[in-house]
Amino acid sequence: MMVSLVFNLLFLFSFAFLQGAIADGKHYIVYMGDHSYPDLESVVAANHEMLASVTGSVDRAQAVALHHYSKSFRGFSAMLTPEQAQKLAESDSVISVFRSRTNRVHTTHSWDFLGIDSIPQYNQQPMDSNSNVIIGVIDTGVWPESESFNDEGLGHVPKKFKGECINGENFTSANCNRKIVGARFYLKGFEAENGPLESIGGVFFRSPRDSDGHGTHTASTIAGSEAANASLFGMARGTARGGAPGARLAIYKACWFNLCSDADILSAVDDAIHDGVDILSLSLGPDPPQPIYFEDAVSVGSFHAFQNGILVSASAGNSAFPKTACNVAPWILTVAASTIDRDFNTYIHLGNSKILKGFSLNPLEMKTFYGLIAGSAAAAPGVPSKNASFCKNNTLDPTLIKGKIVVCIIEVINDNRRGKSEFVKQGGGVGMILIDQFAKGVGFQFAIPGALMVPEEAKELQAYMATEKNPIATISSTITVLNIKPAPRMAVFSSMGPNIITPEILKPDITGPGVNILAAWSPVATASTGDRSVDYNIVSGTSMSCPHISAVAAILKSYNPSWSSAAIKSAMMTTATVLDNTQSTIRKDPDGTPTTPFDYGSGHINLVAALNPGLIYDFGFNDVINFLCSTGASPAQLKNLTEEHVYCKNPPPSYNFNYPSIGVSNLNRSLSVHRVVTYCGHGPTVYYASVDYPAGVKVTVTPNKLKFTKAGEKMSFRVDLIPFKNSNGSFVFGALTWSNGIHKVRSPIGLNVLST
Ligand SMILES: *[C@@H]1O[C@H](CO)[C@@H](O)[C@H](O)[C@H]1NC(C)=O
Ligand SMILES: *[C@@H]1O[C@H](CO)[C@@H](O)[C@H](O)[C@H]1NC(C)=O
Ligand SMILES: *[C@@H]1O[C@H](CO)[C@@H](O)[C@H](O)[C@H]1NC(C)=O
Ligand SMILES: *[C@@H]1O[C@H](CO)[C@@H](O)[C@H](O)[C@H]1NC(C)=O
Ligand SMILES: *[C@@H]1O[C@H](CO)[C@@H](O)[C@H](O)[C@H]1NC(C)=O
Ligand SMILES: *[C@@H]1O[C@H](CO)[C@@H](O)[C@H](O)[C@H]1NC(C)=O
Ligand SMILES: CC(=O)N[C@H]1CO[C@H](CO)[C@@H](O)[C@@H]1O
Repeated sequence: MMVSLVFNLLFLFSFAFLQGAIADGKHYIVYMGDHSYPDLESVVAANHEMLASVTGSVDRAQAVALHHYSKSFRGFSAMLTPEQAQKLAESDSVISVFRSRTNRVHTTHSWDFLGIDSIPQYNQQPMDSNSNVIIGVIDTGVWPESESFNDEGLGHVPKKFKGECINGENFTSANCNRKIVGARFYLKGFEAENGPLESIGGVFFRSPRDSDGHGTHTASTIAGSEAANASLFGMARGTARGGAPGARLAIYKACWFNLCSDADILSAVDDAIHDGVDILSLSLGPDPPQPIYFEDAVSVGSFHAFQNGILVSASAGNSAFPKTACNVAPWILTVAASTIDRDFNTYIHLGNSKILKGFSLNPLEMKTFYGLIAGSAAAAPGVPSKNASFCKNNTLDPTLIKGKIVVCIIEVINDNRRGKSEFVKQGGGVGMILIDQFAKGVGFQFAIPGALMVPEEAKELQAYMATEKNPIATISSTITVLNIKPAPRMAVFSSMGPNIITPEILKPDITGPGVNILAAWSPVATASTGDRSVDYNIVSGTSMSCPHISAVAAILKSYNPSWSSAAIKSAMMTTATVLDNTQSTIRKDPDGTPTTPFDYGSGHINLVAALNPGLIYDFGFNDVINFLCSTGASPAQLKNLTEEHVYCKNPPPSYNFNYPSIGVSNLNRSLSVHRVVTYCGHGPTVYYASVDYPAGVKVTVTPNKLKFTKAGEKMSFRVDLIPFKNSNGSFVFGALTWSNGIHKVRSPIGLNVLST
């Protein structure tokens, strides 16, 4: 294609100057919204001209420009000084100028969660044997030879797809097929911000080929073909398949070594929109705090995706604590992570015949019993015993731990657990038991036989070690246990709301399986697998729950091609469940503490119910613009986003944005909230409202009965909120459910009552 050839030449040309440019500049994204230039050349020329106004000449402008965004919106990225960036920001045609930040894939390095799919409930789902739905996956690339990407039985590549399969290192267009219909890669931003790939240390391919495993895992979770007898050394054995095995994948590799530059993400989204994907799946995001929507690549890119009818499903992050949820714009489906009904138990047999339960993914069999020693009793000379108890680098005495199983203690929630096993191994230790009150149930892979153990269970171990002169133990290989109750539980790491940018939009939106998920992997990615090469791997993170939700979105899209992305989102959210498999409200790991919508949003995904939601809360582009107006976006910013003249004249208050959940972040006295529902069933029916009351607030719905005669009908209603008790700075929660006896259409309500 002509256009991309020009693009690549430009890239090579400016790249030669990059080294010099890095010295006196930082990587900025200059974002200008929609544009009416006819082609890439004219955008590039205009960009260079604008840049020349701050660099002094067009030559220098060409030298510092990296990416040009031209397809779905206008902008560029360039190496600039803060002064140059400031000058550009003052220009009328510029909406925002922001530093290209680093995002990270959401199986975090520090946690090293490992995971997969093959969830029993997904094996009963209707098959979409020959779907034309295309899911764009922005991630670390793909391992195309994986059995999960075979294209047997799939029809031609959908005609609407305009993407390409870009050649590169160990990757040619022959690696694409009717499953992987496109593959591109982006590295200018990463290299500008982190230096050449060669300088990072580690395996990589300058191509769409995945050396991290993460992208192969997420892509195969969404749309992997059936692969019989998949497992991680026998663990989780079964037929691995993606949620939408008939759907197609377009791969956009914008992450390297699990880090993704804003500028590269934006290029990938620009291409994906133009290529014609239906859904975008992003298992990545900025570290908290979430930047404002105009200064964040995922928010900006997904805004344009939404404008083009593409649903963006993105992970909420693995930051565990309140206010850490990322990717929280209302046009994004924000996904939290929860467990499935499967555990991986690693039993520890003590010399006194007691058997204790641990958690890990341990394929290694210990043939005999070994001595037990506490890390605290094996401190290296000069190291306090407390420091050694955490089993960190250079704190253990090799002469004391050689040939022993070392019992370590977790220090902080995001400790590098696998690293500890490496340090024990380096010192000659043969096994590790890690006492860990946080990560119960999360399967880690260790360099040597090892397991996590919760403190209560560990009491028995510690008592034995205290009373026995020569305590011994052996660690078994892991056993897969099914039908675990209760499940799902919210994952301990899943990032929580409230939404710190627009708190009236309750976030996250939904939760899906994200703990110990089996899916395809890159065989050269061994950093998280105890240095063992595997084709399928078990990992955890909101990175793993997001592709499950993306897959369900793909199925809904193939069943209802005319549905808007807001309708798909509404269908999933209003049919989600807040109950676990014991019919109690979903609880949170590790201690079974109560949860709120700030953990799971509307609840746990329920695919079958989502196929027939009954009613839909729809919203379109103008509603989003009104929402932005209500939160203070300037008319100038909006005009350049939309090409149309948009004046923020009395926009409806943000709590009236027709979202499938209801949030008011500053409730003073009584307030009425309005919503519109669209009927998507067949024939006449009547829906009745029922309310779970938030503590301290009376809620009435008017009318409380909606009569529909045919599909497509819209009805509006009013929800009056009458607070009688201050909620004292925190949210109180309830729910509104419309039901016709068959369908239940549920919206969580979250209110922060300031005064009564
Ligand atoms: C990549 O290509 C090189 C050169 O052809 C080859 O030596 C190497 O084995 C390939 N690596 C992989 C992982 O296929
Ligand atoms: C499944 O794979 C294992 C090796 O991982 C092999 O031993 C076993 O025979 C296979 N089972 C089937 C049914 O193919
Ligand atoms: C022990 O840990 C403390 C607190 O983390 C640290 O300040 C100190 O430097 C450590 N001492 C040694 C010898 O590692
Ligand atoms: C552990 O410490 C040694 C030096 O004492 C260093 O070479 C090594 O890189 C460290 N390992 C890690 C994983 O930090
Ligand atoms: C409630 O009062 C606060 C403080 O006066 C104000 O900022 C906020 O906008 C009010 N809330 C609503 C929904 O009007
Ligand atoms: C309200 O919050 C403050 C500080 O968070 C706390 O000290 C006080 O006890 C709370 N009052 C009630 C009634 O919960
Ligand atoms: C209000 C505003 O920022 N308007 C700008 C929108 O972008 C065009 C160019 O694309 C400028 O000419 C306007 O000044």
